[in-house]
Amino acid sequence: MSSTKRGAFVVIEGLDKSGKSTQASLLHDRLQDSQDAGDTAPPKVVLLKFPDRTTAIGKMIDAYLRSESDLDDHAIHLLFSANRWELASTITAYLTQGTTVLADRYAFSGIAFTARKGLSYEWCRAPEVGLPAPDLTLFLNISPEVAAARGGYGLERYEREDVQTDVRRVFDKIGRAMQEEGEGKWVEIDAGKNKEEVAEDLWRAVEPLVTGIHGPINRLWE
Ligand code: Z5A
Ligand code: MG
Repeated sequence: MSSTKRGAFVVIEGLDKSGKSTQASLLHDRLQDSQDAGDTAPPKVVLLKFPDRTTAIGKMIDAYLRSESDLDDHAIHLLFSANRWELASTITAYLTQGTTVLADRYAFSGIAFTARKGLSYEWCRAPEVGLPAPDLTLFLNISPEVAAARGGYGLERYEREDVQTDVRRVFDKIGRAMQEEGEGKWVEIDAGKNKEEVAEDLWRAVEPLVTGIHGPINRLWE
């Protein structure tokens, strides 16, 4: 086996208002501080967010989420997936050069939000097959009551209690399947604690990976 290590791919998933973006940013800063200081190239860590609303596809997704456009359920699902595929080679390149990649949401959100509309789990999963697979997925779990206390739901399309309840069910199914299939590690985190405590729990799971990983980059469900 080659002694060269690649970067680790860490995904943060979770329910609405569970603090994914807050924790992704804290984790990014901690990873940067924990490693060599200074302007190193390649970067030690990068943070990606899905949907990435800056790309041409991302702009269509943004308009849909803000209810400025309507799209067939299949079509929007494929756009979310395409939004990941347009970054797949970038993720692979970062990992290969030793950079840790953090993603705020990923394929699992894609499956959960479309399957709850009634499309089959298998159909929802199909376009995600072959994407770079996370080495670790941190699932931020939070009760609807605690999430509601964090300012209530916003104005975007899926920010409704009934949607979030259904999404929670699909996420449970995905978590169980990931554990049974051995598809990368899926760790559930209690996101109802305060920000610092949640950050510590995440760090405990991520720290063993920050020095890099031996072995190839896996592909989701392949
Ligand atoms: N979607 C999809 O359908 N298909 C896909 O493939 C993908 C996504 C990738 C937009 O996503 C929508 O796209 C989303 C899923 C769908 N629809 N919904 N719902 P987004 O990622 O852009 O959504 P968002 O706007 O970032 O919301 P969010 O992710 O649900 O929030 P969050 O990132 O988990 O939480 P946060 O912004 O970090 O924190 C929320 C608030 O709580 C904020 O005021 C924090 O200061 C506070 N907070 C955070 N942590 C704590 C703790 N520990 N204690 C107290 N308060 C806290
Ligand atoms: Mg967020």
